[in-house]
Amino acid sequence: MTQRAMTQRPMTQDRQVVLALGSNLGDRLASLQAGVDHLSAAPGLRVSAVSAVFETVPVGGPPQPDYLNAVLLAESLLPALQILRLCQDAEQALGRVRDQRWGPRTLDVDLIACDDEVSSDPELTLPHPRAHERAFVLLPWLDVDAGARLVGLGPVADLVAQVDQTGVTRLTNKSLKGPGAWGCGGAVPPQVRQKSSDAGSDAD
Ligand code: A4P
Ligand code: MG
Repeated sequence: MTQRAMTQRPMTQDRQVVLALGSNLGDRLASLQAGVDHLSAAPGLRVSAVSAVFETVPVGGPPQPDYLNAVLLAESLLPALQILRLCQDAEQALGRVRDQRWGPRTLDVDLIACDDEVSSDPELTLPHPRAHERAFVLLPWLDVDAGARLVGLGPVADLVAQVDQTGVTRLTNKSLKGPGAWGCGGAVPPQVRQKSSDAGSDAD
């Protein structure tokens, strides 16, 4: 079976999807929230948890502003490639312009993992090939799932211990709202970490 065929095979059981969001242009918090909202409304994707917001120094690319990063967990029956398309739709909805690799962006949504699926297809590499070395992905992921594991590489907690965590700060004055009732005073799923009752804004 080819890698592409693997990513397109029909799924019969929900899989856990890990998405990493980043923004370093404009109102970064509003862009992350719009990304969460867009993905929460996407057919076939059930967002189940949203991490705290982290402010992070840019890794790679040209000189550019600091990022806000977060990780979102979801369940889905969709093939991974279709989930990537939903991520790209969310980026497009936020007016993402791709003119420079690792350049500044209103919203970047990367597919970090889709259960234990492994793919070396350049269009969709799973798990994300650089996730294991990036504190701006690992720390929010650990925040939202203390028992997280990266296929082939082990517990995220162990990976975190091996990466440089300088320049990655967990914010207490900014947070993201989950879908539907979470942000409207309804029951908050236990795995959702709302760090502050004041969601704040990026102007803080
Ligand atoms: N692609 C392949 N696999 C995947 C995957 N698992 N998830 C392909 C998402 N995309 C995947 O992506 C380029 C191509 O990767 C796409 O065509 C897709 O089919 P892109 O989003 O257009 O461009 P990019 O994000 O600039 O490139 P890339 O290589 O995904 O960048 P990274 O590795 O995601 O890094 N520093 C901080 N502090 N915070 C950040 O969020 N982000 C980056 C981007 C760099 N530095 C950062 C941050
Ligand atoms: Mg990307």
